Amino acid sequence: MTDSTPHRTPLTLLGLGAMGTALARTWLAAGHPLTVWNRTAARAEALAAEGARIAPTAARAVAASDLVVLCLLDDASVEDALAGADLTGKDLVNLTTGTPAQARARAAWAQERGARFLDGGIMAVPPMIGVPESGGYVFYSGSRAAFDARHGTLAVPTGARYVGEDAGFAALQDVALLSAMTGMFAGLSHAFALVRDEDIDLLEFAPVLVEWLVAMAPAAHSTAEQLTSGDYTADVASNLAMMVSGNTTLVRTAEEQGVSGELLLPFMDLMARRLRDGHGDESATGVIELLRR
Ligand code: FVH
Repeated sequence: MTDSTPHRTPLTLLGLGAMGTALARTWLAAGHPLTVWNRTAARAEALAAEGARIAPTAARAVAASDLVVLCLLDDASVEDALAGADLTGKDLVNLTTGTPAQARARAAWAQERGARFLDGGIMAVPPMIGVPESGGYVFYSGSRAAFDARHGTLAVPTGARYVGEDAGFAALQDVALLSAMTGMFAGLSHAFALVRDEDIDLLEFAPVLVEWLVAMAPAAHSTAEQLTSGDYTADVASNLAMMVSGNTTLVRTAEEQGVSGELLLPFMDLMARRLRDGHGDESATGVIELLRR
């Protein structure tokens, strides 16, 4: 199970949805012999014309290569697709989005069947695949030996970042980033809701908003430093007492503009709780303490 000729290593890909098809095209373009399978066979036809070998069943596709990549809808579809496949001696790389617990269970499952296992969290959308300057990449976790052996091939479609032997770590970091993104989308939505009905050019407002979010993003560094040191009062630029007071203005402005505060209020309620607990001199980092269940 080695990858001594990374640009020509044969591989199998199960799943030709939007992401699977984008991945397949980059491996084909780089000259990798590629066997593909998709539950709905018609989706494989275009790739056959580009040089992919079409396997009639998932089990036959798995048998065709030592390196087997999956990019399916969810963990249940991975279970369905691999039922009956012989995984002995395979390097199984699962790029299907799932939870850390699903990744760990799948790693144990693969190991019991004689395969090395890597889980992957794709930090890209299909148009970013095969475009190095897009900044896309995949978090990988699980077998270090498999990652080292297969890195050359795995890095063809987009960047490859290994984050640990614990198979759940790729999914965990993937979901952490997506969760932060969700919060950012909530903030964007609220900001546009505030200004959209005014005589403000939204196309001019957008870059101002981006500039502000980029300026605020390094808060991630100070949050990490404070969590690591355990001192949430160190180097505080804006303390919690001031921010909670400022939140009153944010809420009142939403009311004046006829905008619901429901995207902001859950976080503001936590900030107020932490303040009531006597932590007004902290940054907002202390709110994280209230999230533990
Ligand atoms: N597309 C994106 O923007 C995101 C970017 C970040 C990572 N995600 C994850 O990637 C996985 C695949 O996503 P996708 O975009 O390729 O998804 P679809 O286009 O919906 O294709 C789904 C494929 O899964 C096959 N499939 C579904 N159920 C089963 C099943 N029970 N057994 C076997 N295969 C199954 C489906 O087959 P078919 O419908 O064509 O027959 C597609 O091949 C995903 O985890 C994202 O979260 C993408």
